[in-house]
Amino acid sequence: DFPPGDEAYHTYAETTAELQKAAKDHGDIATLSSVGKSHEGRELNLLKISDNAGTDENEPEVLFTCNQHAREHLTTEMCLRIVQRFTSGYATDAAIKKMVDEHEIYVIPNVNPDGSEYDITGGEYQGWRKTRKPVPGSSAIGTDPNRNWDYKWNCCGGSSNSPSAEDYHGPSAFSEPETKAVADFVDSRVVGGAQQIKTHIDFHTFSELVLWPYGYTKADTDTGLSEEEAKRFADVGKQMAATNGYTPEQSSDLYVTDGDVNDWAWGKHKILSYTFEMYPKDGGIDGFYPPASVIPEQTARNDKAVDILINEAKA
Ligand code: 0X9
Ligand code: CA
Ligand code: CA
Ligand code: ZN
Repeated sequence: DFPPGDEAYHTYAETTAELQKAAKDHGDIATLSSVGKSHEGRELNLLKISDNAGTDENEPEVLFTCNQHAREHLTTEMCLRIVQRFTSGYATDAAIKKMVDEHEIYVIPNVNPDGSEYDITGGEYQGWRKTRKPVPGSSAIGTDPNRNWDYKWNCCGGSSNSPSAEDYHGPSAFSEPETKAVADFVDSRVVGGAQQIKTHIDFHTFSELVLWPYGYTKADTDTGLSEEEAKRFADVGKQMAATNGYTPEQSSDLYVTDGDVNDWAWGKHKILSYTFEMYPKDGGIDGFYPPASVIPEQTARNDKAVDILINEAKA
């Protein structure tokens, strides 16, 4: 469980219970399923929010993912905030109703549930980042899921070959069942030759940044990313950053990574895919563990950016 004082953070079981409750209380607009199982067998929960949620309608689709990195617990709270706002708000808030009616919104609050559960073992934070799958042929445990995506995987020195490293890219692209399951889900949203998911945010902590592709290169444009497309990433990124006070930049301006989720989502599927690095702006290891008292403010802080991202799916 979470350490004393931080009980307001949701464990995996508590997160699952919240999703079940949302689907039960709002059955017409919310359905709970799973994109697959983690290495240790946990369901990778997927909540779909839309009018007629049980039907695949011809509406632009939007994806929010959280908790790729185990210790970034504030991100799971962010996904839960999105769930709460768009389900509980539906009956009373006209703007919320319109977004829900006109889109299909997918939320995956725990991409790495084995890691986040491990991180709170014994009621003490473990400082864990990666998955929990042992690396074959090594005594090390865990791969960095955000170096494991199959686009320019291990191409450019933006990840480690060393199994014990925090940014280990894994033995092969999609070696981790968690990234593979989310990717298979996204692949499955190609309907009639067209990817239905148009926009995406992957939430991380911390540094208060809005980041966009490519991460594998410092170049502003490259294969599959034209000047016009790069400008759209920057324009929408800056619009969102203007609402939450984060710093907007191309992800490689922070540092080069290869195999991150945004490069894959854009490179393979042309999904307008961002990383948000949430609160706090600065901090050492403690930056990953802000007190639970900040959850309401630091998740609500992204409401407007989330709305922009959803409405951008139509463009
Ligand atoms: O390194 C990561 O995966 C992300 N930062 S975190 O501190 N949450 O681990 C940032 C990934 C964004 N991509 C690039 N910087 N290229
Ligand atoms: Ca619908
Ligand atoms: Ca659809
Ligand atoms: Zn992260």
